Order: sequence, then C-alpha cells, then structure tokens
Amino acid sequence: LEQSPLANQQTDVASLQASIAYHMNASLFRTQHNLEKVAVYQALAHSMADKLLLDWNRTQQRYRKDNPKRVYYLSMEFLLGRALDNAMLALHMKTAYQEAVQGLGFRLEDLLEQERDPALGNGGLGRLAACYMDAAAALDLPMWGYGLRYQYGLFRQSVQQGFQVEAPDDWLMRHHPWEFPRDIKYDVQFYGYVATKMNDKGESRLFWESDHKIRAVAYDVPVPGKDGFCGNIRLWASQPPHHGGFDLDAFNQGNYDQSIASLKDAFLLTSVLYPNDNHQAGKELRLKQEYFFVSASVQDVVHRFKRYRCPWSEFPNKVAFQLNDTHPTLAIPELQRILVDVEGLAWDDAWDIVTRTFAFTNHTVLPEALEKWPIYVMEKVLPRHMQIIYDLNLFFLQKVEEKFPGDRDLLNRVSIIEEASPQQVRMAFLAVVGSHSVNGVAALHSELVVKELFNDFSLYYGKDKFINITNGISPRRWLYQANPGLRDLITHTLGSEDWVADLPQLQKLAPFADNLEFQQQWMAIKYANKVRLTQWIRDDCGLTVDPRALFDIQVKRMHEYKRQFLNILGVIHRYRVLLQMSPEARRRVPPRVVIFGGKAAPGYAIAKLVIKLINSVADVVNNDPVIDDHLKVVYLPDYNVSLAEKIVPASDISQHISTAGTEASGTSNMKFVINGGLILGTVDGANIEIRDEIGEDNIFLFGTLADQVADIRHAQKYHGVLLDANLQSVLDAIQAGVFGDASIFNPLIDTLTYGGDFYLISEDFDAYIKRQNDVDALFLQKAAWAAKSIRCTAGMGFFSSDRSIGQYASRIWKVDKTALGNGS
Ligand code: DL6
Repeated sequence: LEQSPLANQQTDVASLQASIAYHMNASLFRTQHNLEKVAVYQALAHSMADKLLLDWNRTQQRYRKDNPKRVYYLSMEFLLGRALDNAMLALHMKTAYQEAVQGLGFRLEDLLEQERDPALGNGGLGRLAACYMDAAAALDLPMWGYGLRYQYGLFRQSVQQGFQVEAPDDWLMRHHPWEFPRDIKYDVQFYGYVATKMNDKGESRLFWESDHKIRAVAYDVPVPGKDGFCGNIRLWASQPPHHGGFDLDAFNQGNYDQSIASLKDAFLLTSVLYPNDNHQAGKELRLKQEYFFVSASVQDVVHRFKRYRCPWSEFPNKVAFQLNDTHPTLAIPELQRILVDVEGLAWDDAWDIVTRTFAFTNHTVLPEALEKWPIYVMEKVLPRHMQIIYDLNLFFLQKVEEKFPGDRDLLNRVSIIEEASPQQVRMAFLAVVGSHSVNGVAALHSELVVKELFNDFSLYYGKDKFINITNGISPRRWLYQANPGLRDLITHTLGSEDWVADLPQLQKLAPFADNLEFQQQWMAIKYANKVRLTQWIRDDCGLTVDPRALFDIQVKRMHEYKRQFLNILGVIHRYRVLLQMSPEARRRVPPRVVIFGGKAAPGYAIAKLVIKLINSVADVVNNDPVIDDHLKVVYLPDYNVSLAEKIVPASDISQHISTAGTEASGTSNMKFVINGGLILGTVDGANIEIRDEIGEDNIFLFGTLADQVADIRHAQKYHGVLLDANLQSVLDAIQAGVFGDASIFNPLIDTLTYGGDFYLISEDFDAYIKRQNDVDALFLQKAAWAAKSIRCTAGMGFFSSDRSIGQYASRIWKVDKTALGNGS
C-alpha cells in the first residue's frame, strides 16, 4: 500500500495508471504484457480499494476515539451488487479512471462487466440491507452491518428447455478485491450440556460446555460514503478452531476422512446461502448458521464495548442492535447469556440492558415465512439458549397474567413456545419480547403487523412499541449510477447534484412535466436505456425486440403471492385477442415486449412451473408470424443486482401485482418509478404510498383491497371459485396444448381450480386486463405519457433510503448524526 501512488492521495490520470500497473505486479503477480480484461479490472479494483482502505481506517479511528453510540445492523443477507462503479462514483473518481484505462487501451464499461456480483442475499430483504448500509455511509452514521460470508451465494440460474436450472455461485473463485480479511476471531460452540459451576465470587452459575466449536473469522467490506467517510460490513467466515482442522493422529493411522472431519464441518457451516425468499428453510444447518452469525457478532460488540471500561448500564447508550427480520433473533438470548453466565450480571439487570438494546424489523406477514424452530432441535444445538428462552417466556407470561388475569387463551396465543406437535419456538415472538421497538416496512404492512401478527402484543405493550418505517432505496445506486442519462438531465435542470442527498428536491422537476422540449429530452433518455436493454436481450436470449415497443417488466423473485402467473395468463389473453383482430385493428394496439426475470427457490415446484409456462408462451408467441412484432415475451435468466441496474431504467411500465396484503413493501416498485417508469400494481405494500406521493393519476392501480381478501377467500371456500370467463378461455388454451405438453401445467392450473385460488387471480383477472388496456391507450398519447413519467420521478423524494435511515436513527436508535462531527 505504501508504494501504491493512491496512498499519497494522487488522483491524476498518470498516478491512477501507475497504481493499476503496481497492482498488476504486486497484487496479481502478472506482467503488463499479459493484460486481459479481467486482470485489468482486478488491478483497477485494487487501486480503488486502496483509497477506500485509507478512508476506512480514518473513519474507524475517529469512531474509536470519539466512541459514539453505534448501530449494528444484523442481517443474514446483504445483496450488495457490484462495487467498482459504485465506489468510483462515490469518490468522484470515475472520470479520471475512465481516462486512465482508456490510455491503457481499455473501455471502462467493458472492465466493469468483469466484476462478479456478490449475491449474498435472496431478494428485497438483502437488497434493503445494502441500501441501508449505503445510506448510513452517506450520512456519516456510525452503523456497521454484520452478516455471513457465504462461500456460495444465491445459485446461478440458467434456462434449459424452458425450465430453471441451478448451478452453484462460486463468486470467490476469482480473487475478490473488495474485502479486507482481519485477524479477528471468535469461537462459537454448539451442542454440549449445561452444568452448574462456582464463579470467582463463589456464586453458583450455569455454564454451557461443549467440545464442538467453530471459529468465526472476520472479513470487512468497505461501504463508500461521502467526503472521505467509509462504512463497514463485517462478514463472518467459518474455520476449524485449531490446527487448521487437521487431525494428524487420525491421518497417521490412515483414517483420512476422520483427519479432515472438522475441516469439512467448518467449511459446510458458511458454505451456502439458503435460497429461500419469504419461506423458512427449517434445517438444522440453517439454525447453526444463524447462531454462528449472531454469536460472533455479539461477542465482537461486547469486546468493543469493554474496551472503554464503561459500566454495563451504559451498554444501551452505546449500542443499538437492529434485527433484520427474525433470522438474527438468537442474538437476544445470546446477549442475555453472555451478560448473566459470563459477565455475572443479575438476570433482571441483564434483561433490562438487552431490551433497551434490541429493535426488530418485520418484513413479512406470510405464515410460511415466519420462523419457528422445534424445541428438540434447539435443545440439542443450543441447550443453554433453550433454557434462557424458557425462563424469558415464563417471566413474560407472568407479567401478561398480571395485566390480564385469568385469560388462558391469551397466554397460549402470546407464548414464545407454541404448544404444537412438535413444540416450537416462535422466533418473531421472541424478537418482540426482547426488543424495545418493532417496525413494519410500509404503512399498510405495519398496520397488518399490529392487526394480524402482534395484535395481542400491542394490547399488552401499548401501540407505541409498534411503528412504521417505510422502506427506501439508494438514489445513488438506483438513479445516479444506473441511469447516467437521467442523472445528467436532472442535474442540469436543477442546477446542481444536491438532489442526490436531498431527494425531495426532485419535486422541482414537476413544472417541466408539460414542457414539450423537456419531454423530448426525457423520453430520448428512456429510449436510449431501452436500446441498451435490447442489446442485452439480443446477446443473452438471442431475441431481437424493438425498442419503440412498450416495455412491460416484472422482475423479482418468483413467488405465488407476487403473481407472475397472473401476468403470463394476461399475456396469453392478449395473444388470443391479437390473433382475433384484423391486421388494421392490431396495428392500433401498441406493440409490447413483456419481460420477466427472477429466480424460484429450487424446492418451489409451482414457482418453477410458472417459469416454464412463461418460456413456453414465449416460444409460441415469439415465433408466430401473425403476431410479428406486436407481442414479444422475454425471460431474462439469472436476474441479479447488476442486471437490475440495466433493466430498471428501461421500463415503460413495471408490474407489482401481489395479492393485496401480501407484499410487505416492495422496493423495486420505487426503483422503477424514480427512473420515470409507470407502475401497474395492486393496492399493496409501498405501491400505496407511491400513489400518495406521485398522485393517483400517475399510477395504474387495480384489484381487490387488503381488507376484502379474507371475505373473498371465505366465500370461495364455501361456494367454490367461479372462474372469470376470459381466464377460463386462457386456461382452455393451455390445456388444449397450444403451449406444448399441457399435462406439465396441470399442477399450476390446479392452484386456481382445486386449490381455491388462494392468491385471487381469477378475482382480479378482469380488473387487471382492463387496466392493461388503459396502459395501451395512454402509451399512444406520447405527451401525456411523458408528462406522467416526469411526474413519477418528481414525486419520489420520500423514498430515499437516507430518509428511512434518518427515521430509524431518530425514532429507534436515538443516534443523532449531527453530534458525530463533520465526517472529515
Ligand atoms: O423489506 C424488504 C422486503 C420487502 O420489500 C418485501 O416486500 C418483502 O417481501 C421482503 N420480505 C422478506 C421476508 N423474508 N423473510 N423472512 O424477504 O422484505
């Protein structure tokens, strides 16, 4: 680093070239005569990381000296996306690097494409964590993320004969310059037994002992902020505790498997991210991952706190833990265990500290996503924690009983232990009982969290404990970085880049909405983004699509509640209507390209069938000469963050059509709208607040409302599902084999007919089709469409992740960022 020119803060083009050359030799051990794109990318990334490391050290040293209250964002997932472009933009070095690599004979855009996405998350929850880390860094807020360094990220998806095929995501196969390995380690134990022992003061204490230990080692991932500030995500990797995990005695006796058994054990623990979105995995290994992650993180935080020799009562004034859903909830009994068993605090004092330190964000009301762990598994893997949970539950239920005497049903309903067979620990209840604040992620969702999930708890604790903080997205990644054309137009129009840090300034675009010249500039950028996407579609799928067509996009995890099925059924309906039209009538309908992308959990058969149906429909429609360019269907494989950055700026309309009450918030809706894409959506999640901000006229909403869903399901149960007539014709076409072997799709169609249409596809079908017709009609009115597109962006100021993080800081963490100095 000393020799890297960047260490001296020299950022002129010649120094950057020298720094790239230096890393080519010193970090990659290559000569400059052997320059492939991937090597140049890596040398460039190292050069950039040098600068980040300097910022990282300065920022963390300042924290160490000032000792402010710190926030720890505990998340099993961080879906970061690529780092290089983001870092260059944050540090205002992109133009200089562009020139530097051009001078070396490369195009920066080609080098950026060499970077592998670290896919350490499934979808919205992990990407939200990344946007929040980005916001904290931009705000100079002392927040660290803690997570796991999975050896394999979310699987890579390809499509073969229309079916999803999964392959491991070996993202560390190539050298990864964006992490700094640390000499920081903690041992984490599993299994074993609990014994009573005397401590130094002669008091009898419970003690958890086990021979089964795995070592957590830290890798720090820098998060570029502003003005030389750099945040941090600490990811834990698992290693064997001693001797590199090698048992020499076993080896010498010829017991080769045995000799590396603990190595395999340790490797397995953080090897794979469970690929489930909004669905609990329920495997013992997952429980061990969760505990490994929180134990290492809590040990690390306690270690840092003890450095300052403050009394324990100060802990909540120095530490705030935010639980990103229930996956890190074991941090609650873990801190209680450390305070009582290791540090010797009295139970009540410890519990007071714990509950003033933790806060919990709920991200779903779907029952299948709510984590529960069978008690027999918990007792085996974490015997001491199970005891602690029993005690916490007992004391909690005693207090409930005091407040509501004699209500046995209530005790049953709020008990952390579910009296089922087998008995289970309800992790969400443990999170509520152990936290001082519980929040949902959009207004409707937070309402449902109180009404449906934690109603009894809100009666017991009072409503103030349950709040809403609507999600937000990083304007830096999702507009400034992903859409340079629009960024420049906005900056030019508003006169400076101040809008990035103060997103409500976008409102100043509204007066230009009806200005024809501005509309033309605006739509020319949209068109250029569509052209860029068509090139990607051509290269990736071998399909030519016309950028003048209406681009209609649905990209997100494949899930029944998100209703990609409704979308593709709508496409089939459109296809059939187009076929029945005269050529003249057909020409009056704007051509459409319907684009899908998203992964299905490998074990989720129905979601995988929807992928197959989309591809089967694409095969037929895209090759039908009658339809020609009037309709094209695209399934983009391996949807990930960097692909999203290309897709999002190119939408005319995007679909967010979950059954009302099921999508907690959604964040891709925000990304599309901020880029001037209109929305076709249900009255669900953050769609509602987007409507409130951009105006009802600028969004296409349709369908059942959340408070109608229960009654409709109830009626369906007793009277059966009466299928919409158009929908019936669509199903008939599938069953007649229009899209290939019909029998494949029977289980999918059964979800509508025999399955009681749980997600209300039939109920909403007619309203959906009508709204799609409204979209067609508006698309033909170019000026009206452009005006709405501009108003969409103008109204999105509220949805910056900076606003969300500011609300977490003031309402939950009580961290005042202005007290932290100027970030220099
Ligand atoms: O809050 C982030 C994101 C929301 O935008 C999505 O609506 C929601 O589905 C997602 N929730 C989960 C829950 N997973 N678990 N457990 O991913 O959170």
